[in-house]
Amino acid sequence: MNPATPRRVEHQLTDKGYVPVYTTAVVEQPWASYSATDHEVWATLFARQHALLPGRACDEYLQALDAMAMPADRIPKFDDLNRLLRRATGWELVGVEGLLPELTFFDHLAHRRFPVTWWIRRPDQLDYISEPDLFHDLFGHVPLLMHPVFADYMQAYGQGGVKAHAIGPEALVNLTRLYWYTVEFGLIAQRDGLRIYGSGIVSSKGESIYCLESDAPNRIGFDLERIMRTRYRIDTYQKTYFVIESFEQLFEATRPDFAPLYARLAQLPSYPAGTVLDGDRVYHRGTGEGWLKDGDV
Ligand code: HBI
Ligand code: FE
Repeated sequence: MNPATPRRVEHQLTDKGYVPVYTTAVVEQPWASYSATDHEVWATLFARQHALLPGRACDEYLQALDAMAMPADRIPKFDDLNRLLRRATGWELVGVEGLLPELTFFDHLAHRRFPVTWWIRRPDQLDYISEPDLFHDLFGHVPLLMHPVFADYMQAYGQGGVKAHAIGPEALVNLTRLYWYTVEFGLIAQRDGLRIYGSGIVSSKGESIYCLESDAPNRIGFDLERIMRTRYRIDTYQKTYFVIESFEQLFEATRPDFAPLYARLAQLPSYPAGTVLDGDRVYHRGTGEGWLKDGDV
């Protein structure tokens, strides 16, 4: 078999649309089989995001990216990154073919294993790809796994996923929104302004600029229940970003048993992605680089 062809199993209709779901197997990273073009795609995307993110990504992400010392000119070897990660937080990367069935994905996270897609996008997909590839998984997700509190949050999320899966599909919809609006598209309020920590943003040039600099999207204070009721868009930049104050806040939010919350939410309507509610803590652009919350003035 040509190792450059991911083994797609079937397409499944999920809340992310009609997406391919791959084999559940863990695969060895076929590093020697990457082409010169594959390495160039990595180098191009790495250079682009590396230049864009200072002042936009949060300090924790930038420090971790530095500490990992991923090579700029070639695709990193998972084994090299694993030596650092295991020592820092006990996480490890495992190679996969792509999107996993939810329970398989949750089980990996619950055991501090992060699945990384082994293949990288084509040169004509630099700006957008609808499914996770190596650049998104590695550059987007892996640096923050070096951060002790975020690392614990990811494991707690996986454990919560295993539970939600047993409760049923509605619980899973609620929990998936939490992943989407934090791990994938989260913003964090730093002392000197809003910053990015979501992997879907840090791995995207367009959205790294848009989420902070456009006046179009809402930026709303983190609220677990609010997030679990908010639908999301998979085909455009987000209409709403949720802003945490710290990774501790995120981790603390996952401490309670979500079962009673799922039961309550099942009785309530969901909100369209662009909704702003009366009780929302909205972040407004302040003077200079600063941001103000409602009530700060
Ligand atoms: N599989 N490899 C991979 N990566 C993901 O981010 C991923 C997945 N399967 C399911 C999934 N994400 C989502 O359902 C999240 O909501 C958890
Ligand atoms: Fe992702």
